[in-house]
Amino acid sequence: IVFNDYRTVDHGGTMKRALITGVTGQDGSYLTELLLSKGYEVHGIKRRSSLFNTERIDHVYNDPHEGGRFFLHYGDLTDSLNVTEIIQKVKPDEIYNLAAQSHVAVSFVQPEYTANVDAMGTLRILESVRLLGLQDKVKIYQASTSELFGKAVEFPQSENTPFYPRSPYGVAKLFAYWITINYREAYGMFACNGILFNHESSRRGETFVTRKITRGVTRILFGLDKKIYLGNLNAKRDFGHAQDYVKGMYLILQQPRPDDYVLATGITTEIREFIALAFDEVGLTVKFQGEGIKECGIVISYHEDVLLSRLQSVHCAPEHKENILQTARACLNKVVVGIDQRYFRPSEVDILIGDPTKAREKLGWEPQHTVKDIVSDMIISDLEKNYREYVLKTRGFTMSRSCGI
Ligand code: NAP
Ligand code: F7E
Repeated sequence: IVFNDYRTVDHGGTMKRALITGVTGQDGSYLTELLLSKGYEVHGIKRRSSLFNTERIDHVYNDPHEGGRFFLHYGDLTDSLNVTEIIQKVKPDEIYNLAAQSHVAVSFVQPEYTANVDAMGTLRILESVRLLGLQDKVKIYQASTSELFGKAVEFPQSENTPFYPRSPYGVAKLFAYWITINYREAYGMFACNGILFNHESSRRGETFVTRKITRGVTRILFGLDKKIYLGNLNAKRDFGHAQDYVKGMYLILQQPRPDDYVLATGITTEIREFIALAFDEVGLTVKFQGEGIKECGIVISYHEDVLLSRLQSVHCAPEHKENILQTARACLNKVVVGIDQRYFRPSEVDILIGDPTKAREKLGWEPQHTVKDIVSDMIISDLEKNYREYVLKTRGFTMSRSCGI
């Protein structure tokens, strides 16, 4: 990938140019795909890392020397001068500010850093655009969140529901939400908030609960792990698919006037239910028993036909099938989900459910995926990934275990 060598290519002034912060993240990668498919020239900001960190976007890269329309720039939202320089160089038509320390639990451990990136980072972008005199040219999308509703005061939550954030992440995003509106009102900027409820996919980070579950289920199946340890299973979230939600982001910036929109499905799912759905996908039925920290999930039945069809979809080789089926059978009556106190948060958001009426009526936006579709997508993808690891292990390769928490 070519960094920082961007020279404006003359496309005859017809091609729209987008700048995406957080391009290496879940949403950044889907949005890049979407905008490239619409003919945009796409620029992404990537943090320097000691490892390659571009797995989510490698597949959309084409060498710019050979006509590629995707460029990466080193940058960080904590560095005002760097943000300003990139905006000045790229002169985008649209900026999608997706960069964030986006993990709610981590925000309790790193509150100051979270505020610096999620709150001040947004201000840095808005102020750069203003100082560069680009306020009439650039449209800005701010990645706001249902975490603003936090300890929700009404159900479902809409654009008019008062906010009550419950974490440093939520509070930082509250500043970002209001500074976006303030720049719209003070300077007439086309700056919009998308208040997005949880959206997931096979590209979701491994420490968010849905991915932790689908990854854990598939690892148990291949005998790579024995149990998944989680925190509060009572929480309920309105889960959508990230691919649907990036379409909403794009639509928000295509409207005649800047405005703020909730994107949600209107359906809420308990974490416990998500776990059961994930095990169902591979033919294992899980029942929960016990309470609080002693609660656990036990496999009470096994449906080999379901597992066989899943293994088929990941092209499992015949010589591995019997071993995998045996491991799955051995799960019967075993505890596969446990609780670990460290995954509880100092203050929790118990339940979120969004009202996407405004997005449906004004943007024509409609989510296309159900929770079951999402679970299914994520399970298939994690089956493929962990099957690869299983095969390497059976061939005698030593696989390093991730120490991610
Ligand atoms: P994600 O996968 O965690 O991606 C976050 C991105 O921000 C990554 O590319 C990350 O880079 C980058 N980043 C972090 N700190 C940065 C910094 N200091 N400077 C520059 N880049 C930085 O998050 P996501 O799920 O795609 O979410 C995208 C945005 O939507 C975030 O702002 C999130 O808070 C918000 N949001 C997400 C959801 C959801 O359910 N997914 C819902 C509502 C709002 P690295 O790859 O280097 O870490
Ligand atoms: O937690 C509970 C946890 O970390 C969901 C971010 O994208 O969406 C995301 O924030 C729920 C919480 O996402 C574990 O306590 C139980 O109630 O997957 P999560 P989140 O906190 O909802 C919003 C909209 C954003 O804006 C954020 O950027 O699941 N939970 N056990 C757990 N959560 C985690 N991570 N790990 C557990 O072991």
